Amino acid sequence: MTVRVGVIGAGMIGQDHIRRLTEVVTGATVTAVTDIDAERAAEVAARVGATALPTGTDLIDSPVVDAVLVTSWGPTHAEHVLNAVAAGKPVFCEKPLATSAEDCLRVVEAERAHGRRLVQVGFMRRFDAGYRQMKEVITAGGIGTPLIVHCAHRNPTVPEAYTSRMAAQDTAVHEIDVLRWLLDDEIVSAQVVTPRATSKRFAHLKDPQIMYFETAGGVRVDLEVFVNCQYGYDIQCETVGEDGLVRLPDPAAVGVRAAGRHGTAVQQDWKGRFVDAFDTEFREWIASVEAAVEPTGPSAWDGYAATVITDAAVRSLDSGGAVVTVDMKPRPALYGGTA
Ligand code: NAD
Ligand code: ISE
Repeated sequence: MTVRVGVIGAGMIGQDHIRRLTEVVTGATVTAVTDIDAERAAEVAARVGATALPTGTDLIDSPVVDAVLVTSWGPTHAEHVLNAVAAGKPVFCEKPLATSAEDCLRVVEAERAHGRRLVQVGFMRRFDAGYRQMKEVITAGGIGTPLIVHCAHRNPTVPEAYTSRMAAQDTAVHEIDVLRWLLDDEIVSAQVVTPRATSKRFAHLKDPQIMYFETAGGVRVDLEVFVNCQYGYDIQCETVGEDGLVRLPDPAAVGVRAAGRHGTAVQQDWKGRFVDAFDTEFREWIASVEAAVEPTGPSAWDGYAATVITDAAVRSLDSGGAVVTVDMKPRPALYGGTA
């Protein structure tokens, strides 16, 4: 069976995922595209022989759509995901699942009422080979009990529209998700402090920021978010355990020796850094839809958890650095909990 995917939001990442579904992943085809910019929807749909539809509701209800991909702006995600769940169709939603914890919970409740998981959230780092190797080592006891995690998330620059809160909501949210998964532990508090700001930023922005998280199991995490670091897109993660440590590898790159120097290139954006992770993410999602089984990737609950934890980080930032307790509901049985 070929999975017929309808795409809501034909912007930057929507177009990249359409290319991926069309040229990289087998067993999928894009049959419908919608965007509030109808011209853009028509142009992108024409490129892949899909139909442009006027609204997300039309697309979800379309008989030529088996599964839905939501790549529109964050504040619109919840509505499209809720409509897809109501229609009983599998739905992949780029992060965030929703921009408020309340809206995330509405999705969780809708899925619980449906009785099985239909939603996967686009936290692609869980599909990155390096993070997967780290998890294997930690799970196998290769470093003993984890104690500390040191992370850095650096972007070369960000546009003027990027705000101080987005350091948590848009950027650190990837670490928040991947650390919960990596450690199989829940984040219970967040604190955000700010060192001297870089001069190479828009004046309104607090950059860099240092975030501290604590897990229920007592692991402490420090995360540097520096979104105007200039030199490249650089993701670092090192977990220290009782018996050793495990470090995320840098992406493979040739070493160049020339002019008396030895070096390797640094990635310049998330698209290149995580290209293989995105491909794997979509292969595994399409395989689950094809087999009519629940997706194994990040769930609606993970989307909720990430939003509640980023909310705590934002409250800490706004308060000038208070330690903020994460106020998370008990995890329902559908997502491996007991509630
Ligand atoms: P973008 O602005 O380039 O594209 C969004 C598109 O959605 C636009 O074409 C816009 O017209 C359209 N749109 C907005 N509301 C709509 C609606 N209700 N119905 C239909 N179309 C609508 O944005 P982007 O950079 O492609 O980001 C899209 C989403 O992907 C965001 O939620 C972002 O956080 C996420 N994202 C994830 C990653 C990642 O690393 N996983 C990276 C970048 C972006
Ligand atoms: C962007 O939205 C992403 O998701 C990238 O992975 C992240 O590195 C960047 O900081 C965000 O703005």
